[in-house]
Amino acid sequence: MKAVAGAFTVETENGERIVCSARGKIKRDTDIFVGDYVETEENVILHTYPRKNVLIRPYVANIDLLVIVVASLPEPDWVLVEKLLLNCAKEGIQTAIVCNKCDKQGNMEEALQPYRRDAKVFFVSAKTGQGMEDLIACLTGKTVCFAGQSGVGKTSILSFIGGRELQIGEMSRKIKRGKNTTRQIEIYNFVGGKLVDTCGFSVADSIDIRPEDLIYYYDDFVRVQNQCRFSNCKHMEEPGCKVKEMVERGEFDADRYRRYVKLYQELIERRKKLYG
Ligand SMILES: Nc1nc2c(ncn2[C@@H]2O[C@H](COP(=O)(O)OP(=O)(O)OP(=O)(O)O)[C@@H](O)[C@H]2O)c(=O)[nH]1
Ligand SMILES: [Mg+2]
Ligand SMILES: [Zn+2]
Repeated sequence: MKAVAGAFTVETENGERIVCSARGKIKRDTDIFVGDYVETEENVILHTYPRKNVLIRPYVANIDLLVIVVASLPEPDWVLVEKLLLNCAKEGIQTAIVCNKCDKQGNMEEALQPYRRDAKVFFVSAKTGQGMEDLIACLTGKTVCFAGQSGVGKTSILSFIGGRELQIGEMSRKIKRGKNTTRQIEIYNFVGGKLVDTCGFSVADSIDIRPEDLIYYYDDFVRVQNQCRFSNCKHMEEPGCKVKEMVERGEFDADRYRRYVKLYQELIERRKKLYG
């Protein structure tokens, strides 16, 4: 449920929380993810069970749904949103985008439009409770991880949901205490599911995809790629590129294409740094 400097909080089958250490080959923090199923003996983790999926950012395993939270403030980092979507696509994890702070001004509808093809989009306010019914219905029965920039209101949403469905001690304490920035990943129980709070991103983080594979996460681009002049077209600077042609004609979303270009360049840069 939580991992802090070699102290692993484990929930037992009867719902009790115990703090364990790890022994043997799995001693390092990096060997055990929040979300892992483990076997313990006398407060020692003996081994972890095979994972159905794993994310590195945020560092979590075995989730059913990643909820990416955005808000009009802090100003959205759409490249980060794209990266989170890509990593989930790679791991086969379902995604949703939650636009929080809808009680405040700022029209996000248009900016979120292109994402509707990849993820369910919800508009909520953790402050007023607006839109929460639909969101809760989508979360029930799942292990749901919340991710997004720092300050978008991940913990506030979790507190709202937890406090409403079930009084979760740590969360309601947090509400009273006020605006604490989350420092650790932690799993909370609510009726019929689990919610995972994570630390916010403040800088865009890397994705673990080879640059040449990036295109496969853009199925609409892939569909026309056989019409590009070069069979190995990356849809960047190449002449006779069908993807670019369709972007220019407004048949593909230009912002989506720009994010593809930016991510591709970032992945190339990262490869250069890693492998020279
Ligand atoms: N107006 C308004 N403010 C909100 C809403 N939700 C959260 N906030 C405020 O936004 C700030 C950040 O909220 P948090 O829940 O701590 O954000 P977080 O995403 O958990 O941030 P990190 O833990 O740093 O990643 C707090 O001051 C909240 O009161 C909302 O729906 N409306
Ligand atoms: Mg938080
Ligand atoms: Zn092309």
